[in-house]
Amino acid sequence: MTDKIVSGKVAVLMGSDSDWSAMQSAVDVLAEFDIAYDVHVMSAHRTPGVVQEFAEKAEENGFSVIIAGAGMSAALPGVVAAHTTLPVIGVPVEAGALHGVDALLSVAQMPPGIAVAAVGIGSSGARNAGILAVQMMAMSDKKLADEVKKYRSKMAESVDKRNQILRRQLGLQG
Ligand code: RP5
Repeated sequence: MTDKIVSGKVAVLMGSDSDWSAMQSAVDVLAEFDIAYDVHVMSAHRTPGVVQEFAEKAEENGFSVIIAGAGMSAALPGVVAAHTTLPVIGVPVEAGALHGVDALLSVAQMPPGIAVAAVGIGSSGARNAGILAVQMMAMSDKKLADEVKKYRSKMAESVDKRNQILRRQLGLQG
């Protein structure tokens, strides 16, 4: 586990190590913002006891937000949410014959009363899960909130630069 300055930490869970190539994008964001994180493979179907124990102890173990990713019949985010009142962000991973659409529906279609914040399929969704976790932690951390604002400004500058490059290539003025 990483040891960082911002108080609180994020758990990044995934149903299989085969989910890592997508879930890595969530961890990349946490590292960019210097947020402490821990990563575990655990499965709602294959290791249900491990998932229950982790989720039940997550708050007392110092976690503030949980990101959970899984593919196919992706029960992990919902099962984690059932065993904790910490916010859970669910990432549908592209796996199997339906390429993540099955996981998207499993993650998004939670019964009323148990909430999972579902993001998009795959590594773009995992990146957004990381950003959402950072924004949640920034609610009680002014310095982190300023970093999120800087991130947004840099992104806008990059779009502006790419706009200018494309317009120049196309011979367009202004
Ligand atoms: C899901 O089944 C996992 O989250 C993974 O996306 C998918 C396939 O798992 P493996 O057979 O690759 O371990 O539970």
